[in-house]
Amino acid sequence: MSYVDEVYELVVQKNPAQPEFHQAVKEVLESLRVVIGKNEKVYRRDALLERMVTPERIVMFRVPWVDDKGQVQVNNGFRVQFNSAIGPYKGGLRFHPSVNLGIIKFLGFEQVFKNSLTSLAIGGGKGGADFDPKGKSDREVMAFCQSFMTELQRHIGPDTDVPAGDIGVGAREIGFMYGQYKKIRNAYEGVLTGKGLSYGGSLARTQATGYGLLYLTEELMKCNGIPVKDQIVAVSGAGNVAIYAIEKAQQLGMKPVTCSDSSGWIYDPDGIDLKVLKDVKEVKRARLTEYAKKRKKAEYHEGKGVWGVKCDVALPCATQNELDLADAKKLVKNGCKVVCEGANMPTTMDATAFLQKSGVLFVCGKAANAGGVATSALEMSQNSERLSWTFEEVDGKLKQIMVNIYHNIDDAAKKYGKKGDYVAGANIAGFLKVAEAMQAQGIV
Ligand code: NDP
Ligand code: 2IT
Repeated sequence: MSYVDEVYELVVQKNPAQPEFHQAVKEVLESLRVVIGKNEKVYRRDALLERMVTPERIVMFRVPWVDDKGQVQVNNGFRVQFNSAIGPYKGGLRFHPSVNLGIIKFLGFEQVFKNSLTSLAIGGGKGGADFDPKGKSDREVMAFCQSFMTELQRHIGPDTDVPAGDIGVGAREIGFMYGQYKKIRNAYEGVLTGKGLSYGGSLARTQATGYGLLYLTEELMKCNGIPVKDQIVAVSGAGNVAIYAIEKAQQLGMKPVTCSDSSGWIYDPDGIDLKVLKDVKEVKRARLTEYAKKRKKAEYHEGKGVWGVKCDVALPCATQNELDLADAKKLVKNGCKVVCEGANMPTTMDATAFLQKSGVLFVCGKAANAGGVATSALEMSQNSERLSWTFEEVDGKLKQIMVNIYHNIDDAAKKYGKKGDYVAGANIAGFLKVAEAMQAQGIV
């Protein structure tokens, strides 16, 4: 059996009941066959892949807090410090009822390769809790965040591990966690990113993941001879990534016509009204039914459905495995030419294979959504020098990073005989840097 197959079997055997983690590992290992095959003896002797798929450290902890009725609630907290070969662990925190160890491990594993692709000095990690911020009062969210940080603070630090936001963790949650860290550690330092501008945050971090997604998409389309202007875009999600993907798409002259949340989805044939969407989601924290009430021509549908809308470009920006084979078939049938992932692993493996086989340009999340973490690393730089850069400076660096990522993954794909396979290109380019650093640092 090949070394790659052996390691995949080991992962399935040693990590039972973690299907998302298996999926993330399988996708990477499949891409790496061409690299590992060239040097299998050395990689096998050094157990390079076994080390790559095993987190350096996992912390799991109890998060007790008191709700508004005086009832004590208990959640499960996680931080997976996956790989620190090229920098301090870096990656978001997710607060969502579906969070479990397997989900955090898949996200941490992907983060290792994504962070490598940014070309910045950040290792990979991820964390979170099975806490649901939806419907909770600000006081309840604060109580949860303080309890979460009371334990997490002993495992993180500006040169050790720097968490940030992800699903369910935005500016409000980062603020509460930062306050608690500062109180316990008595240190004012860049231990979290995505902070508010008044206490060490970076301009353009809020926009970064969505903007970055569009910078890469624009470069991809340009290099493949597809016009950008007036293209119809289907977007899923209505959170941080989706909102700023829609904003940049509009700035580039594209027409985003959909968005969604976990209850339903919107089709707005005149194009999404961003002012209304931001008010509903960022200010009121309400459901998308509120959007439909304000826009006469917009349709609201329960459940999922954005991939059935005719579009040229599809940008999944909600959650893992939200775009399956049936969705991929609809997209292809409707003439969709480009799929770039704003979310982490939103496309199932069979859907990815179908899209690629059908000639759709497909860029996976670890390349396409790397703008968020890249700008987090720029926030770390600003915190270290105790200075703040202008919006234009950060945004300019972000754009350059995304354009570079596109060319790096395109070059890597070509070099290994997989022209146009940007999944292989991303996994190979991300892997090579981390592998080299691990080999150089010995068996640690
Ligand atoms: P938010 O919490 O701001 O928004 C998430 C959006 O996705 C919401 O509209 C939410 O709907 C929807 N959603 C979440 N879970 C589900 C689900 N199980 N089924 C259907 N809809 C769901 O998160 P972000 O925008 O920050 O994150 C979106 C994706 O982007 C995630 O995959 C995240 O890992 C990834 N990502 C985020 C980055 C960042 O900087 N924030 C960086 C790189 C990737 P509802 O409100 O109803 O739950
Ligand atoms: O998935 C991701 O890259 C993020 N949630 C952002 C991580 C970060 O450290 O900014």
